[in-house]
Amino acid sequence: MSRLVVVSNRIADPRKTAAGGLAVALGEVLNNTGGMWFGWSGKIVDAAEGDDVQFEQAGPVRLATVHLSQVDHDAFYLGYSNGVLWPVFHYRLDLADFDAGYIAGYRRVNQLFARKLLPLLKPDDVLWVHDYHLIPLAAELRALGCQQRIGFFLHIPLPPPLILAAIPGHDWLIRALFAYDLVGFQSRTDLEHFERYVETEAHAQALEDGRWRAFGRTVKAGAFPIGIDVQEFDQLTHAPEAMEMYERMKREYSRRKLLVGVDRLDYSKGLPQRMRAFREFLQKNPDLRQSATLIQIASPSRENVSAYTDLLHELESLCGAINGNFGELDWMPVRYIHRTVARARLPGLFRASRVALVTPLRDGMNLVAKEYLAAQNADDPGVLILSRFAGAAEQLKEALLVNPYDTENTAAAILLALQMPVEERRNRHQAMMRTIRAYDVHWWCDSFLDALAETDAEESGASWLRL
Ligand code: GDG
Repeated sequence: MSRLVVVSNRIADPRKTAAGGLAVALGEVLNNTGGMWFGWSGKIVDAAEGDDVQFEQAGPVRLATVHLSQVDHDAFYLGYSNGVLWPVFHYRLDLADFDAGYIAGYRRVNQLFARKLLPLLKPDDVLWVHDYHLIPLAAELRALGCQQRIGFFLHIPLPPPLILAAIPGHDWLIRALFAYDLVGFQSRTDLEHFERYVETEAHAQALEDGRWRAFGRTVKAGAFPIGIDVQEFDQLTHAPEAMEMYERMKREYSRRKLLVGVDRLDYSKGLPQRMRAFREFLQKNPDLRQSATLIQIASPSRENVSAYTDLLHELESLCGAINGNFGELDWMPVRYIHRTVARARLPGLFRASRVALVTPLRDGMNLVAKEYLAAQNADDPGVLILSRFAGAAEQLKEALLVNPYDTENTAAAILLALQMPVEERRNRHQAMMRTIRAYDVHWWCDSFLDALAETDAEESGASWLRL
């Protein structure tokens, strides 16, 4: 069995619960193959301190990291990754900052990763690169002579060709994807966007089995919707910390139904729109007012990017206004918490909540939707309100699907969810559990790695034009 080498911007110690299901799942494959996880250490250092690789052993898994200089971090991470790619890939051209200097930093860090990683590789290693920070990594590795099989998975959406084409240098970016043997997307929609782009903009030739030929290379593209580790989440749900949280919430809110939202504080998650929908619900249903409370956890994220500070202020002001206008001495409609909650407690909060509001404006997949379902009591489950613009909506058809831009329609879904009879809640929950069990994170890992193993390395790796 080949050794697996995972590369991502940030790495996690797969042995720690706080790392989350993805790290646990990748950790499992890494464990089985005595693999290596390579990425940024999270540290910013003086250029003079050097860029030596740091090693740490996590059981059989080798963790290898490099530090970044302030200049590189700002251009690569804040600038190009989160100031250009994140907004544009989430269809937010209005928030993109196309500063010409960022792309050089983005390339520099990808080149640094390639230079530092290459000497650590064995000839039959299989590489799995993750996410938008590292799109050109395979091209940089190939330029240094790397022949190994390399797969890439994009965790965020891929926008339609015309939106993608607004990025200066978009052709360079997509051409870089052809240095991989396999490129994976979250949904059919994202895959279709890729196909349309390469056909129209790169004049790629469609071959059999999802393979595309352009720039003297062949790449296979597919949709691999990411899942959660349902079993691990179930264990977490029944562990003391989550049970304690559940009991506490049940006691505290014994007279009311809870609605819950758990998101990173990010403009893609549709938080202000969600608050407006909840306000509309309160306005329209005065008789139900005191019977529902929305708990919104918004964990801090990328606080040094300005679009995030604006969002923080908008959300604070909306929550304050809702509580000010509708609150009573013994009831606050919204509990807004701008902190990260311990992972071990989340399932308890989910289980105690009758409704989950997962209403992103655009989302690659959205794992919170799946975690909420996995934490429910199957006999008396809650209702998932899910944005049709989350990748998860392609799979979770039995959720109450909403358009988050449509305040009235989302408010109506809240009412429907709060009044849904137990029989219907059970049926919907059961159907969705079947899906998230069948397509869990292990399925995702295995199906991606199987597809990567089946690619014809000789055909795709035959030649590589320099970027
Ligand atoms: C990207 C894509 C894609 C959230 N708040 C807290 C907390 N979380 C955990 C959730 C969940 C994870 O973070 C968030 O995952 P999502 O999928 O919802 O969203 P992104 O962070 O944007 O992830 C997304 C994902 O990659 C995987 O491919 O689905 O579309 O954008 O696990 O539970 N965890 C803790 N405290 C919090 O306050 N402990």
